Amino acid sequence: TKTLKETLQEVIPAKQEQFKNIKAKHSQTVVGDVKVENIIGGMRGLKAMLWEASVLDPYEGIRFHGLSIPDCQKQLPAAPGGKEIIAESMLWLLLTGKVPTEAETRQLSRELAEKGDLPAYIEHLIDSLPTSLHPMTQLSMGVAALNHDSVFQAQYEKGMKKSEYWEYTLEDCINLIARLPALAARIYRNVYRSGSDLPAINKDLDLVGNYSNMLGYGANHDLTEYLRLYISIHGDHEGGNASAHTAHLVNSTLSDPYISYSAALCALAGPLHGLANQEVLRWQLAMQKELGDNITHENIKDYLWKTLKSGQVVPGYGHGVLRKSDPRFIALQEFCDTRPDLLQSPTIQMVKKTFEVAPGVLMEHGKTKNPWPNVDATSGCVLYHYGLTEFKYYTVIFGVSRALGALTQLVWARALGLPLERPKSISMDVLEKLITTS
Ligand code: CMX
Repeated sequence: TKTLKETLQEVIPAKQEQFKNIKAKHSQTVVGDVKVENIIGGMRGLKAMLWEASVLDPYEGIRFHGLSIPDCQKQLPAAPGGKEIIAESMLWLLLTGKVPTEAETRQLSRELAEKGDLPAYIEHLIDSLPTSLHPMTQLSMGVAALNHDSVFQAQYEKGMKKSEYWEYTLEDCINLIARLPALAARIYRNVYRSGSDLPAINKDLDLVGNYSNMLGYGANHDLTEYLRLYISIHGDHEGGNASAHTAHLVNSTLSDPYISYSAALCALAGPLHGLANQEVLRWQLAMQKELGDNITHENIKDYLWKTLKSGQVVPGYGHGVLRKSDPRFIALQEFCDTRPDLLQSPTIQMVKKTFEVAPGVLMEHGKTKNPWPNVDATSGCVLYHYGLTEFKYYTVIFGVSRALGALTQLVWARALGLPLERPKSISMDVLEKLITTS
């Protein structure tokens, strides 16, 4: 059985060759136009960065190294006794482009479990924070402080060769992914379970199995399976989304993976991005409160219009790239469809009913380019049903997940020797001159 690093070592030379070829032969080839709308519209649609792990098609949704979510569900190993994709098999795929064997997956689970304990100074740091501090701020602080042990930074100071960057980046990334569950669970326990003790990491369990245990939900097999699926399919969503892109940008300055990912978490904490799964639940519960037992399609429509007319967005709907229902939303809905208790949950029934009317209302409203649900429309409601009701915490779970994609791609950025990212900005006066001369 090969290790993750050995598998990566095998695939790197061919990709480096491909990159060298593209650079040598095609650096000046034009592959698209820059329109004014790209410059003033948050760079939407501008093809301007390399990202190997996944590509997002507006209509088909995400593919991880060419595999759709249903393909991954069929091919990627699950936990012993489980059915859902686990973080380790997704991590392996995102990093190497290969589907791991069962043995490779178990070996990686053990490696992560062995590296998963937090250093004492991080425990003290997190324990010293006010419980009123948002869990995402705590997560970002904890991840940044873990850079105390960055091997990349230590080796950089010693003067390592550029060809070695990826190896130390990989070491930091694996150590960080391994430690995220203990860090995230400690935050949960401090904020919502008044500092109750965390169980020790079980070396025979997968990363998310341990995370669920440390959160205090290990005995709930269905919730643990849901978390496995959730964390795997939220792992990567190509490179341009705000969190992945932030990690990529910051790391391009050769900041170590810890502080790069800490910055990414700050981007994830915005309500237009990862915080939407907290916002969806807040919005759904407010609707439930207002409508009481009268949850009809008509009443939901009225509530949607009320939200839109007050100038707010409908959380969980719309997307920067997608133009169809998000396949991640569909995968999570299918998880619900196989479990009678979830089908009977009032919150989940409301998600389904909202889905039946919201696209029509958003189309009539006429602003959003994509009236269909994104993953956040449903992800939090299942957690809520299973008793993980503290929705301010939900984006932290997303943060544990997004590390799989954002961090593995730092390894590739360093293996390919990608340079410091530095797009050109222009003022409106310069833009107007360009417009008149074009
Ligand atoms: N409700 C109401 N209006 C919406 C909307 C929604 N769900 N989605 C988009 N719009 C509006 C935009 O605010 C924008 O209005 P203005 O022209 O007044 O600025 C207009 O429609 C056009 O926007 P767009 O091009 O369709 O969408 P963007 O690429 O600008 O934004 C997104 C994408 C996700 C930020 C937006 O759809 C949104 O705010 N959705 C709700 C929040 C959400 O669910 N975010 C999670 C996204 C997934 C993730 O990253 O985790």
